[in-house]
Amino acid sequence: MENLVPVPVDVKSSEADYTLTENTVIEVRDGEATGVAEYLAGLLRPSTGYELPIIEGSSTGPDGSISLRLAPDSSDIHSQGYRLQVNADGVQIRASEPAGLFAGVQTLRQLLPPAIEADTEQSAEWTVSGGRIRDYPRFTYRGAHLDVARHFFDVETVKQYIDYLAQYKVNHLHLHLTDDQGWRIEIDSWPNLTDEGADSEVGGGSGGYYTKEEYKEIVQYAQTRFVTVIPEIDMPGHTGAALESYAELNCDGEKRQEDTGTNVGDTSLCLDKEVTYEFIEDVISEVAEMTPGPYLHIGGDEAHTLSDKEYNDFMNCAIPMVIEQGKRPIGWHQILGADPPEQTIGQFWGTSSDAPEVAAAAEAGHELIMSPATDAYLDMKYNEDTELGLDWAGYTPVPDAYDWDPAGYIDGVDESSIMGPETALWSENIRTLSDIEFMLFPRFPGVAELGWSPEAKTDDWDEFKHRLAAQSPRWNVQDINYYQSPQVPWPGE
Ligand code: TNX
Repeated sequence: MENLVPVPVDVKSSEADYTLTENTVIEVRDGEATGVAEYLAGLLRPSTGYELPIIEGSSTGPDGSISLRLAPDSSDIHSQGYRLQVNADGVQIRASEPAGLFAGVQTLRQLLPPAIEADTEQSAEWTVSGGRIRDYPRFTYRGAHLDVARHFFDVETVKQYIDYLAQYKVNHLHLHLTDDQGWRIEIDSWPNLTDEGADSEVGGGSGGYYTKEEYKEIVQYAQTRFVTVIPEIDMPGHTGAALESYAELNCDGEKRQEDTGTNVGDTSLCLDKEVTYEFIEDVISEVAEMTPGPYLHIGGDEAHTLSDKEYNDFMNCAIPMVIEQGKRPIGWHQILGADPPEQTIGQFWGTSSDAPEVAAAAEAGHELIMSPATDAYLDMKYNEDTELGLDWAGYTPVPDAYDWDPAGYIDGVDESSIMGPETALWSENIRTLSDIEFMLFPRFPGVAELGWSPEAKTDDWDEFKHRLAAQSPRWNVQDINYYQSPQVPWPGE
């Protein structure tokens, strides 16, 4: 119980371990817990080889069970929190919401031996460390972004990414679906976006896109893991793929050339044309329609060809369209300069704590998602010797990704304005799942802990590094391609 990531709020270890056997059952009382029970069974069955039936239990449950139950009296834990108790008779997880049970299941997973992560039957002693945990998140919002535009990642890869989020209690997936190099989401009213704008990527690969069905499949998969999908349609800049697909969206009326490079900031929709606003309204409404989550991200970064006034006027058209569709708008923090309605969320991606405009927007009531490029941009290289990634915000060695406070980063911003941290993974030179894993591990679990765990327990890298290192036997079983940073005291080879 001392090695958990993210570290729980309260932990009391005991000697009374529990051992899973072929007779163990998973006991639920309310239908609402069944989904989590099925997820847990799916996790435990392959490696244990046990049947682990899910049964609708009595009030006490049979001995030797893992019991998942919604307990409305969990008033001292947050709606996403849980209590977990392990003794010789079994495991009990209690929460007021299914999301809390799911978080408890992720903790239980880490209390089992690493071999539990295997997808084939293992012979192991399936012992769960005894004790009690009370746990809940510091921030309700914990996010991870993935750029599927610079390089396209298929549905299976995105599902694997979602599984990594869930493993470390991150509950929002932000998909950067459109950029200069590719348009990755089917839009019925503008079919060329995917007929013409999706078949390339950085370096000239074949690209790809999600059909509406595939997007829904991602959303549903995420839902079973209590992850909310946030689609991003970047505008008015970063729109090269749209400009390549439709001549009328360009001011000169000519289709833009396919873009396989990595320049940023040199494209914009044509703001003087009415068709531009019809276009974004159609896209926003179709994306909102296929997205059950409450948020829609409209980018707004690096529109370098526009004046501030042009940019602000555009955003003051686009933002109401998002609200009109019943979604809460998010934009990269520049969007706050347009003085949008208060519910608009700014995603901070700056590199300095001195950001008075952002602090003023927070003061005026805007909430912020924190992705400072110096710490949470997991597309930054670890150091000069690691090949993958970029370095415009500097290198981000493993301790740096942990050594910051989401609520304390920007001068003059109160914690109450912070929704939570979000890692970013841009994909200019990230091409495969293995590349993604290399950038994510071991930095991502650190940021995930900053989002979940109490501030007082997350300020000591020298303590954290041992818990982080203790995760690696699991990653080995999961076959994760993590960076073996010399700054982490990995268990002896
Ligand atoms: C800046 S961060 C960008 C992206 C790039 C990224 C590379 C942001 C809002 N825009 O277009 O991919 O840097 O790190």
